[in-house]
Amino acid sequence: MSKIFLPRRRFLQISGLSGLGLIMGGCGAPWFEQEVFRATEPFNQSIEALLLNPNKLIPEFPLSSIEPDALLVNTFDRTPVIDPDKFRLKINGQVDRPLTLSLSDIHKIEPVKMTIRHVCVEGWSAIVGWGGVRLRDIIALSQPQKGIGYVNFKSADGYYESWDIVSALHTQTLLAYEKNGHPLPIDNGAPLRLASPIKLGYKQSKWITEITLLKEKPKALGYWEDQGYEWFGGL
Ligand SMILES: Nc1nc2c(c(=O)[nH]1)N[C@H]1C(S)=C(S)[C@@H](COP(=O)(O)O)O[C@H]1N2
Ligand SMILES: [Mo]
Repeated sequence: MSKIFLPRRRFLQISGLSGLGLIMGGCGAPWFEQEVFRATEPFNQSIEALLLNPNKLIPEFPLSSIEPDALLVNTFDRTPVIDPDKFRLKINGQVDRPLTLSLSDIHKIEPVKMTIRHVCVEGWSAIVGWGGVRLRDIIALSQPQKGIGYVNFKSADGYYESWDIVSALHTQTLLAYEKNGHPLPIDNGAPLRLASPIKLGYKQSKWITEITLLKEKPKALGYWEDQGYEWFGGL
């Protein structure tokens, strides 16, 4: 397993914490993101809307509307055992800089919070406050090659998912490590899970260990998708 050592100064520079401004903030999208938006075919209305305005923010809820008991644990098999000190997140695939990040590396990236509704297709929903980092900030660190269209996520329980890159780069798609102001409980996906207001619950992988950037759509689409669930899974 190759581990790329990222000196702290370099890490802060490329993650936009150096004071030079966020790589992907406000006015300027990075070159790879512009490439991505040119390269991705619009395949349905939701993605067309995102392509027209990729940074359109989904309205969030006030903290007072959080429903602390409404998020049901929904796990296809069982909760995996993960040692936070030994935990490493891998970012690889068609990238110029494959990364292996510890949790303390991830905590150096600008933290964000959002309060959104989680919707499970099994017929329940919950307003949840998530805290973590933007997935796009992590993806940017890996320096994706031109023409990336998809992202694959591997989880410690054997769950797997794939997303379109546009949804993965949305400002409100987070790798979350907090739920409702507290460290993310293990049953909800600690140390790292996806949280996004633009995707259904089954797209939001818990216990993520590996993120793979791809030009081609993967053959294995996702744990539930490969049993018939719709792949885009937009909200
Ligand atoms: N690794 C993993 N991620 C997963 C699942 C799972 O079984 N394993 N279930 C999905 C489904 S169907 C839903 S609704 C949400 C539930 O998240 P929660 O258990 O934190 O409420 O996780 C999603 N992510
Ligand atoms: Mo779900």
